[in-house]
Amino acid sequence: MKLYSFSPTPNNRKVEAFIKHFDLPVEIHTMGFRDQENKTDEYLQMNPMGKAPVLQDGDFSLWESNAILTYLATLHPETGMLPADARGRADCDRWLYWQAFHLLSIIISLSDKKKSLQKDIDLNFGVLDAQLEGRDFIRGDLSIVDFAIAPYLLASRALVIDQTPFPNVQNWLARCNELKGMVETVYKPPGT
Ligand SMILES: N[C@@H](CCC(=O)N[C@@H](CS)C(=O)NCC(=O)O)C(=O)O
Repeated sequence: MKLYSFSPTPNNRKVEAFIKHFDLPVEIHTMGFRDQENKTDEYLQMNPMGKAPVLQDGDFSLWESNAILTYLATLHPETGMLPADARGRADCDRWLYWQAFHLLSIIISLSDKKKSLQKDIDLNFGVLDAQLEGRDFIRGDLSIVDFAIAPYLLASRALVIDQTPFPNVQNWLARCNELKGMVETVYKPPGT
C-alpha cells in the first residue's frame, strides 16, 4: 500500500500520523507542492480531484483523508481505532463529518479578515470542549476521530484562535501532541 501525501498539511498529516502511530505497512510518498505531481495524468487516474492524500491499495485508489483513515482502521481492527457496533461507528462518523464541514469552514475562514467567526468558534469549540469533559480523548479512548481532528487545531493557522475559554480542548490537544504518530509527523522544513 502506498500513500501519496503533502506531508505538512492537516489533511495529510492526520493519515501519516495514524500510519506512523501504529507502524502500519504503508509506504509514504511525500510530494512537493511545486513539483505538481498531483496534476500528472498518472496521478489524476488515482484522484481526479488532483489533491492529496491518496491511498493506493493494489487496484483500489482512495481519496478523501477521512475515508482513508476509516479504511485503514477497518483493515487493521487490532488498532482498536474504529468501533464495529452501529452506534460507535455512527459516533465516529458524526465527528468526522463535523471536522470536514464545521471545523474546516472555520479554519479556512480564519484568513478572511472581514468575517467575524467568534460565534462559530464559541459554538464549535464549546461543543468539543463539553464532549471532552471528563474524557482523555473525544470518544473517551483514543480513536480515529482524534487523528482526524487534532492536526487542524495544532496547525499554525489555528493558533490565532484563543483557546483559553476551552480548557478541555487545550488539555486534549496537549495529549494528542504527545502521541507517537503526532510526534513523528511534526513538520521539519528541508535542511533543518
Ligand atoms: N477533503 C480533502 C482535501 C484534500 C486537499 O485539499 N488537499 C490539498 C492539500 S491539504 C491539496 O492536495 N492541494 C493541492 C491542490 O489542490 O492542487 C481531504 O480531506 O482529503
